Amino acid sequence: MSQPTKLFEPYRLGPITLPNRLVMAPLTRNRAMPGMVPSQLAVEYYGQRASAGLLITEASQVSQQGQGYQDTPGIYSKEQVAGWRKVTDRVHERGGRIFIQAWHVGRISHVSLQPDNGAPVAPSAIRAKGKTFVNGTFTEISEPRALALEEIPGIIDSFKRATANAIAAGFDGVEIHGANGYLLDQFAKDGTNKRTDGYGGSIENRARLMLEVAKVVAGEIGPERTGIRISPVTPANDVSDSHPQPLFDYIVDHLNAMKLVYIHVIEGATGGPRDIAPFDYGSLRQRFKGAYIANNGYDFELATEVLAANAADLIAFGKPFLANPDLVERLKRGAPLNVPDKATFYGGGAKGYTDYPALGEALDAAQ
Ligand code: 8OZ
Repeated sequence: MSQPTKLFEPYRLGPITLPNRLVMAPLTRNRAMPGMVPSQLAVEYYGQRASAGLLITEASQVSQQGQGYQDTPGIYSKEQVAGWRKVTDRVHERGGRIFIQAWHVGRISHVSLQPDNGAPVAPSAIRAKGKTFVNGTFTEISEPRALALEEIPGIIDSFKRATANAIAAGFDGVEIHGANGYLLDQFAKDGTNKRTDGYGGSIENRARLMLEVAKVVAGEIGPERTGIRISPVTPANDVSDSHPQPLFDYIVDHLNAMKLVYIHVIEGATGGPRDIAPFDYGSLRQRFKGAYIANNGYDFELATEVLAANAADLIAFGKPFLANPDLVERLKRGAPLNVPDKATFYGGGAKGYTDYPALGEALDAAQ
């Protein structure tokens, strides 16, 4: 190890103490059971990764309407709560901590996943260019319809109920999915939001839904157990904003006033270049008094550098955690990492899910 690192120092996140600064980023795996219930394999998968400072689950829809891909788990039914309870029990037995990511895809969906095969919902009736994965194949995203003003309280309420369910399922907290071109990001950004009511137009109006959702989630579980993920400049899912800096400065000022426990910031293009567009993440860092979780393309060196510069409190790792259940131990020892297998990211069974070896197992296998 060439320089000292803060990566393995504990961190106090609201009421919970994390033993290290590594966060497992939310990772979509498309392996839920019928009824969109987390499987027994999910219990194994999250349990294997319990040494992370904090686990964040894969994005989990707050309602059937909030689903956009095949076999993603929900957090709206009794059966889903029972399935997640097994996951949180296993993680806690292994000494870990876990937040659930609460998700509404908005327009990134397909009629076959929607209640009564209806159109997916969006701030405005603008179809996203792109595909989603349904019925075993990549399919064009469906034409959405604009949400009526009267429907918006129902959306907010679905996040509130999901949070009550998350508490019943034993989660340590909730991360609101405000990123990657899904519903809350679609409302926030002016490329996707052309509304002329109180939820469109000005920054204040476009940010309203995200902030109202944050308020009800925090009201339900406590702001000290509420985090949010944002991605100011990502082009993911065909979103764009003409002035992301003042938009996200405004959003983060208000999240700070609500005393949320963290902001989880995807810096750059999700899973892609960090420098896709100019953006001052330091401005968000400065405005927000809670924890700053940095994400996107981090490795040990960059994480060490950014923590040393106090530009973040915690670092989220995605693919490295997917492929290395014992990532914390491996980085501590400077051990080699398993390589993630793209072919098994989305869908399937144990292969590429629960069969990535930990270090000892790798050594055993090599003997
Ligand atoms: C990959 C595939 C499907 C969904 C995100 C929830 O980007 C996702 C997602 C990622 O936030």
